Amino acid sequence: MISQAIDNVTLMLMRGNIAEISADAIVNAANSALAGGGGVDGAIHRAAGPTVMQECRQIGHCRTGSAVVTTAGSLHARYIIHAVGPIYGHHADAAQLLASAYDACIDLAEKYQLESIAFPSLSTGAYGYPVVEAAPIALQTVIEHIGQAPTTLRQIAFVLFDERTFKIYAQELERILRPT
Ligand code: AR6
Repeated sequence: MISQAIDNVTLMLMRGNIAEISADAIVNAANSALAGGGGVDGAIHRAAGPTVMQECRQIGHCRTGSAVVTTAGSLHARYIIHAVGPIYGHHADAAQLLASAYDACIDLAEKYQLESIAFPSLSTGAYGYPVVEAAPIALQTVIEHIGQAPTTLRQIAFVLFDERTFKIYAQELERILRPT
């Protein structure tokens, strides 16, 4: 686990299953139909129970680069923020859409006055975004937001499933915070 204080916010990188994390909001790597699927989406819906899918059906759709909120069922969270990242090689403006998906989550967290949020690595599984390209975008977007106080958020975590993804995020965080 890596924990880094930036202004009044603690930014954490950890390995694990995001469906098991305690936070005000847990971010899901959803698709634009909010239809469920594998990866993070599967793990979150399995752990949360059927009420979350019912809410997703009622909402119906989420634009790529955007996010919507549901309650969190049985998860150790108040809300799930379902974010839709770009599909690498399909969306021409993938970098912008990826940043926009993270921004949308943070905007919702602020709107709901949340103190803690946990992100997975959006788009880097089924959606094929190379982690080396996605990690700087994810971290920069979140860190830029921390710089724009005031913020209700006090804890921002990235919960990364595999060792390789964790290592790339860790290297990238080091590079952003301590450029040589
Ligand atoms: N906790 C944390 N990270 C995880 C977990 C987990 N339980 N499971 C996988 N990862 P992905 P995407 C990592 O495919 O690329 C779904 O079918 C995974 O190793 O979950 O945005 C949706 O329904 C990878 O590093 O999301 C969409 O259709 C990262 O999370 C589509 O996939 C993201 O992988 C979304 O694709």
